[in-house]
Amino acid sequence: KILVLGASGQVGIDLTIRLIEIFGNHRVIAADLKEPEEEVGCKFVQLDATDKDSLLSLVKREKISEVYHLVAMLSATAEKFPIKGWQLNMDTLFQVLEMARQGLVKKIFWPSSIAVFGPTTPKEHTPQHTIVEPATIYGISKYAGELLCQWYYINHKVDVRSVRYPGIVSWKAEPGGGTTDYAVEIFYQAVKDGKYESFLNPDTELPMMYIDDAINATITLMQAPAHSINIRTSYNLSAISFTPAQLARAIKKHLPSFTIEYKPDYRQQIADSWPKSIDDAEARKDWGWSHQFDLDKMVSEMLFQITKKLKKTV
Ligand code: VAH
Repeated sequence: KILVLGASGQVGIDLTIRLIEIFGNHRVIAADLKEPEEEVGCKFVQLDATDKDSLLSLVKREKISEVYHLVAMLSATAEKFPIKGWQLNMDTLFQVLEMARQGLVKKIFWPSSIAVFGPTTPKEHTPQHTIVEPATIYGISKYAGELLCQWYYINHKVDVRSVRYPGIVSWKAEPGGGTTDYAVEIFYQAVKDGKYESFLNPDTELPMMYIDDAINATITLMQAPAHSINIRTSYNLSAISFTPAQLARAIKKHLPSFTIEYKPDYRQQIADSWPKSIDDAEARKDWGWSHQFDLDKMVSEMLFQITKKLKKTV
């Protein structure tokens, strides 16, 4: 069976739904602190991922063979709660890797992030192998996690696979505490109020991706033959890059009266430390990755889905 840890989160909810489509709902167990916003259609277990004993007994009881570990405190929140952020991101990863070392779990997916790159990293088409000096607690924990995954692979043959997600845009679950969350909030505000106050400056270009591409990449990587995986820290992954101003312009094509204002806050410094675009040639070469959603396709899908979602709630 497959366990999705953090199944109620921004990536977790879409991943759970896709895994059920592929393997059937009897093969997938969703676990998180709180129930998901949308019905996922498989067994849900309320779990604090930092509770080692509960996690271990769940894995044994349900005969879990694969774990998708999506639990994390994201960049903006972790800057405010560094110790909790480190513990949540690292201790849970250690536990899952240890269960694999002991032969309980056969395969692990764990996402890293373009947040591992810092101000000294080349900002355009950031290569797979380059200067990695993260400037945030979240980035530090993600890079340490990548090196931990590589250590368990080299020393204990643990089959753990990882991609460095860019900012992800989705609608099924509200993201929490990310610096790229502006690119999700803007759609809710555009549909509800016709205006948005951006916490990032208009020209802040960041690597981004629509959720369907992120899920496709995750499944493709997990289904690739082990011998094709040449990166056991984490693969660069990329789709599109855009600025808040470019995103606002794309939204205005659908909602001409939409207006945006800019009031950068502490998250501007985080965004300024990250690359503008990513070179993901290794992922495309090793396991055939390619993205489907460009900016316009993402914007029309998000506006359609959120308009439908908000109509249901009125
Ligand atoms: C964040 N959404 O903003 C995450 C992601 C690259 C950004 O890691 O923290």
